[in-house]
Amino acid sequence: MATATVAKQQQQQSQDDQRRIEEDLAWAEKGTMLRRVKKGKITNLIKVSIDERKFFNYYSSNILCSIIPNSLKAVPVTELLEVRTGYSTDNLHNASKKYEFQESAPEYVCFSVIFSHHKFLHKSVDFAADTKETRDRWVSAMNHLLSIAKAKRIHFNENQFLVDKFKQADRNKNGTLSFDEIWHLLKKMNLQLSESYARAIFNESEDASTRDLQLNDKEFVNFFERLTDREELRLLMKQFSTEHVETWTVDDLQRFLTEIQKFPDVDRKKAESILDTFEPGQQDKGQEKLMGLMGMRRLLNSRWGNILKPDHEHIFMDMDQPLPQYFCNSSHNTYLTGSQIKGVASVEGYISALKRGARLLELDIFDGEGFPVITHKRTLIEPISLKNALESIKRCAFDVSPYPVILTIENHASLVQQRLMAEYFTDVLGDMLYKPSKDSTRMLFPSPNQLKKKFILRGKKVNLPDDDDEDSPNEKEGKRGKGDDEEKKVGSFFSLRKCASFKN
Ligand SMILES: [Ca+2]
Ligand SMILES: [Ca+2]
Repeated sequence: MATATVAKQQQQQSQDDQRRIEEDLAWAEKGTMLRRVKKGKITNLIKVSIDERKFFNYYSSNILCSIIPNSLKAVPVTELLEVRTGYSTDNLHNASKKYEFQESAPEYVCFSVIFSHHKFLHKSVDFAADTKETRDRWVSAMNHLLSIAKAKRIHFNENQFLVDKFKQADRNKNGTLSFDEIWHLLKKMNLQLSESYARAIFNESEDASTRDLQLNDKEFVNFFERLTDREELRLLMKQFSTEHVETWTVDDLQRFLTEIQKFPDVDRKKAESILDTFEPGQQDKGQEKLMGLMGMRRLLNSRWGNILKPDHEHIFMDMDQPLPQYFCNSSHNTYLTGSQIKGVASVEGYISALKRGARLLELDIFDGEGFPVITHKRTLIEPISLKNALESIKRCAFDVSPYPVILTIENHASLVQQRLMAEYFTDVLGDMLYKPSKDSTRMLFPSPNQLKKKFILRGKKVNLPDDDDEDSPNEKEGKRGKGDDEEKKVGSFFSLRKCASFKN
């Protein structure tokens, strides 16, 4: 009886949640007026809305901007990455340094939408709502949109993708695609191929009955298939088909998954359900189920085509050995999004690396105007503040893994700013900062299990009188202030050079 009541309450709760989500989505579809924060300044009100649960739109209300096609300010839901509250992007963080900004756009009304961008990898658009309530409603609606996007990525529908791309490419809306329209699409998708090659495929894709230098939707699918054709996959299909054809029966698929991919637990029933997943809705009732080339390609992009051993998808190693015994997923020049020369330094780079499982990040620290910054030497990269970067790193460091994060410090800062650095590391990371004990160099380094949710600083020590480190970037500063107690304090943070080497 009690269990039945609990179950009923849970059901009621989930119905209520669903209703609220639907209400928030319908509200966001109507759209609201929000202020945008651009380059640290608050803009006039603009209309922001969700379109058919497929696009996130942020149009400008400026009459001049109304001639810009809406598609330029509409982000497909599949490109959304994250929604964040507060001052948690570079832009909002910089803007919030001004008191007037905090007054007119307090942290509790701000939110940011992050999406993938063809040039910078990530782009964030920052908004300030009029009230906290409006902000929270947007965050709820966007989070739901994100879960739709995630589901779409998992159940990627190639046909729908092609239909969408076809519509998107048809710029003059005449229902067919000219070569110029196709070429424009390929460039937008960042596909590196020569114009002559694309033109040859274009010509081959035209059906003999409609040779008009235009691709209709059927010819476009043909074009896509030719463009993405992979000879070796067709050979593989033939090799594993008992009939030596480019389709697989359930038995063929089962054999492939158990013999080649070495999945231990794929019986016939399981193989059939896998086939249904990757070749959905294409099976004639009563006929034998078959997987075609497209289905097989989808299969290879899933865990069933993963190069990793299935039992290695989870932690399988002994995680109680000293940390230097392990290889580490590391990220180099993490703060850069875009190119090394012209790109922008952004906390987004760190966030995305951590979300992809990196456990080692590199911080190139230089003197900034009054406080240390992260930047790339000898380039045009705009710096980001170290404090801001640390706050973002702390926020998402352990979202995908509890194991320690190593921050490699490439230290180019003056002693004055190094003191600030030390302060930031202690203040921002607090208890999560691993501090080696005095006799740590004589003991084994702790294990990943012992260091869960800890940050380890890796860098070079300031040259103290009894120090013989030759290539320390801090050499000069070290010599200048020998015996200074504060220097020792700074130095004590960077005392891992002997133990945290990852050469294994
Ligand atoms: Ca057209
Ligand atoms: Ca044609």
